[in-house]
Amino acid sequence: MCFEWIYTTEKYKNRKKEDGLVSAVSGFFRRGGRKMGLVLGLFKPELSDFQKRKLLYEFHTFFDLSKDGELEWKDFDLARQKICELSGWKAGTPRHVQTNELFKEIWRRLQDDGDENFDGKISEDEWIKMWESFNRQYIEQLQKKESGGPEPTVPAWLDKYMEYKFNLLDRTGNGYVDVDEFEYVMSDFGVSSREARNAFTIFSQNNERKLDLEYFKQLCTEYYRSDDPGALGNFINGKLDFLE
Ligand SMILES: [Ca+2]
Ligand SMILES: [Ca+2]
Ligand SMILES: [Ca+2]
Repeated sequence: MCFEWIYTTEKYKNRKKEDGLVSAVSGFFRRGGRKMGLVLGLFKPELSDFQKRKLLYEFHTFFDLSKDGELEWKDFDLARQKICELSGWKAGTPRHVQTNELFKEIWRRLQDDGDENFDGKISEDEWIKMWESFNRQYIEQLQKKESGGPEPTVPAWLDKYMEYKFNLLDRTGNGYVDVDEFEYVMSDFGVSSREARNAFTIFSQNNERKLDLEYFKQLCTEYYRSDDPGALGNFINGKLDFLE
């Protein structure tokens, strides 16, 4: 599956150069994009290199906003400022106050889960260890579900973080993220327009599936958990491959 996917992706890039985007994307779907769906893949307690690359991309692109290679309150303060500025929420307004509280809570809980040596920062290593422990918890939850237990959950801070990210993307606030909003916000994180638009076309299944909060969370969860290179959730951060 892995190599098949790499092959498809490389071929997809080359085709695009020759034939233009439309035929490349329709070719992708003809070759089985529709069948891929939300594939959970196989689960092992250790994270694969592919999973680590995805998680580190998330770390560097969306969490470490100060770009110093570590997570600390400053990064969440910058994220808080970013959404308030983009949304025009002025200091002292209820949305501004709520957003401050939200980011304090996300950081506090993330620190509880990830800051192993209590130095007030989360390093790359601590980040990966934290996700490895979430991966183990997830496997246990899946096993419990097999014997009639509840659906697996994500940590509460991660659920809140996904909601923040959705609200950041949904610039019009109508409950859906369209391709223009996706491109606009992703470009703010350094994602190229071409990659953002192509990624959107793939995970929206050629614009057949609307990106509402529920589908967004489903795709993000898959991004964090899946080891299947064909999973649609891999594209939710606007990146087309994790080979480099
Ligand atoms: Ca930082
Ligand atoms: Ca630390
Ligand atoms: Ca919208």
